[in-house]
Amino acid sequence: MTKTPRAVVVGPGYIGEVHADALRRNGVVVAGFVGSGSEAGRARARDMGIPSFASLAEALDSGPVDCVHIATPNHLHAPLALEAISAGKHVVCEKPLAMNPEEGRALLHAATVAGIVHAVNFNFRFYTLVRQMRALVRTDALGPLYLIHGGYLQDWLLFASDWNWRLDPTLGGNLRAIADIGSHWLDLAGYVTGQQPRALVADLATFVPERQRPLRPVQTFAGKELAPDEYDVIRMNTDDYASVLIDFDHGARGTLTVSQVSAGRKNRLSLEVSGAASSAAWTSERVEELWIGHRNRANELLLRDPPALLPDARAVTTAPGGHAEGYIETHRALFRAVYAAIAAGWPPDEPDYPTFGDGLRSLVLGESIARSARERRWIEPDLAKDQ
Ligand code: SOE
Repeated sequence: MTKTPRAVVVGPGYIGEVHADALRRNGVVVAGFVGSGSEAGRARARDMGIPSFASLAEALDSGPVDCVHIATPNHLHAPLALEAISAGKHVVCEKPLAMNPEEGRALLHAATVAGIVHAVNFNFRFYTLVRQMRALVRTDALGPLYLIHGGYLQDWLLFASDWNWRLDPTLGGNLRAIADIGSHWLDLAGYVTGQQPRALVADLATFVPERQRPLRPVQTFAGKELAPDEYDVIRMNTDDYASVLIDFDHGARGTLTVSQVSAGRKNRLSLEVSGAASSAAWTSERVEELWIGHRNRANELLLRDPPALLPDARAVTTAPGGHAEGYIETHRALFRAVYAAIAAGWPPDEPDYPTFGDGLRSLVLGESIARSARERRWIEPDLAKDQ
């Protein structure tokens, strides 16, 4: 590794900026932004004082780089990750890891053979109170789990005039809400509870049958604020919505509902578990609170405060109680874990960050969900094959 770690971020859009900002706050030098050549991308790089490059190859040639962060539309994840791996770089990739499980498998294989550190940005794992919930499950404070349920609801694609590259299957893939936000929930549910779906049955729907694709590009979430003046009308066939009934492998049952068309829900991942002793619930719209439910005594609402936390949660928290901690800090904490592995030179035996293996698992689950909805029947996802 270089003396001070150095990264390149590919994709100077909304999430690319989040990566660059979190890296810098962790003391990593962002040696370049690789953009699509758009003026908006170059302007963002200029505003952040980061050199911009037209291609990954050009950025890698410009000086030493330890790690490549991929924050592009989904169809570019696999080719860029393979390019970075063959240049011997460590890789942090946005979710979904790839367009389908086959691509994901090829990436995991290439990364493993090359011995590089590989990560997928399932940042929800790094919310402090998510860690607290996980610690409650792991210490058996809730008892054996009966129910694991929740969802991920957003409203930024509610109107036919809302547009984003994720709506184009050639850029985003054949699954949309499930790949974009369902992937976070599935990863998180498994991480918090230690249980994975062994069977599932799903229903997908496309409620907005046609959308207005503006003639100029629109950044993620920005479409909500713009009514396009010039557009093409595009027929939609990817999922605005999905509900999945899940049978988990250690006895729990549950449901997942995802939607990008639920008015008022800005970015609401919710996860609730009901155990034989107590329950716990958390949502990304109130990240500083963890609800803990009891049968024969008063329920609790835990406000994040370091002294009130179990050790695993305390390990990731940074701000004192009452000083809101959130989304940006999750990226810092994830990258901190990844760059500790990079400093060591190779992936740890038990990574404390989400890896390409985790990214692949969520692709396999997504494919099972799509198949179940298509065939209108229960499916057993073949997770064992990729363990
Ligand atoms: C857009 O739906 C999006 O930015 C996702 O791609 C992110 O992963 C999620 O954190 C918020 O919403």
